[in-house]
Amino acid sequence: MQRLPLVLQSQSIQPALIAVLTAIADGCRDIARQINRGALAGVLGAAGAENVQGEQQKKLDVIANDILKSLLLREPTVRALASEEEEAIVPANADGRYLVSFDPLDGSSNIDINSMVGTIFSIYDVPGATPVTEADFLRPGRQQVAAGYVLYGPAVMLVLTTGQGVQMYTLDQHAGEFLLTEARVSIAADTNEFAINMSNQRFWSEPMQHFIGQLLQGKDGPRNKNFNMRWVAAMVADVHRILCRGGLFAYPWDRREPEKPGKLRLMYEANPMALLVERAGGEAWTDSEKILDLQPQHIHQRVPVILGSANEVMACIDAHRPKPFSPN
Ligand code: AFP
Repeated sequence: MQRLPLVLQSQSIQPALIAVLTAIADGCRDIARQINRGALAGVLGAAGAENVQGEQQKKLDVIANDILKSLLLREPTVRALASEEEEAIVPANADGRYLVSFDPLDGSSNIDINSMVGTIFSIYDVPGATPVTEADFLRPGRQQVAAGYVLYGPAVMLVLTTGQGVQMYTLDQHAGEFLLTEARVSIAADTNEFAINMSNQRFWSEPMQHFIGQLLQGKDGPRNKNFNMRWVAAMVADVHRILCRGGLFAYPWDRREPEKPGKLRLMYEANPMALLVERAGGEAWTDSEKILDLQPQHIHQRVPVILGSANEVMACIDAHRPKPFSPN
């Protein structure tokens, strides 16, 4: 099995980008060690502060952010960072050419129940050598040069796209190396599995309620097949399942907080996952547009997310399209 840097070299990836990806992989290996020791390392529980999203920070949110930040700031090819745990962008090296956005610990409410969590990252090439600003980060997801996540599950896995499909790597805990274990990830177009937080059903738009209602009717409804439901409450784990065996994932618009059009963050959750899903043959939309075509407005922007098996995602999007007027 090939080590991560060797696979990237064989794909003719720029050495500067390999250096950034290696720094992220090293950071995630260190985060995995902290998670793995759990209560023994005293890393569980709340940090006692709120992040920029107004959410309670866990100690591991802060630890994971610090690990990635310090490794990336030392990496000469990194120009600046944006993180879920940092209010503003963090300038790194003036000569660097990459902008890195990340959610250091996605699904962190799972930490205290010893369930799956992950790190999500997105990388852009930055033009010119002027001082970097937030505006440099605000580019459609389609311009990402690499994106991926690390899943801290029974095995630690890195899932990555650099432009040549999607690859999965598994951490060899003894050697401390990510080894290639799946060279070409592909999402089946059809599925009978969906992931959504059903407890929010009454807050969704009417088309979303109607669409999911039809899935719930199974063989007795217009879809004429039974659907199964899964919800890990960590996007990394739910998307990983979809990359492995297909499915539909949705965190749709809901009307609980009108100023928040969705829960998930565009820059370091939706965009990197959308790139992975599209490169594996799936679809990734809000309820009306492809996520990768959105023009970001700010680094902590939230969006509705519907992604996964192509035919099921498009059935959901079709349910949202305005219907032609019929007099009857
Ligand atoms: P946390 O990191 O705050 O636990 O949020 C995780 C997450 O952003 C995403 O990973 C999940 O899909 C989603 O929230 C779960 O949200 P609900 O708790 O509302 O189901």
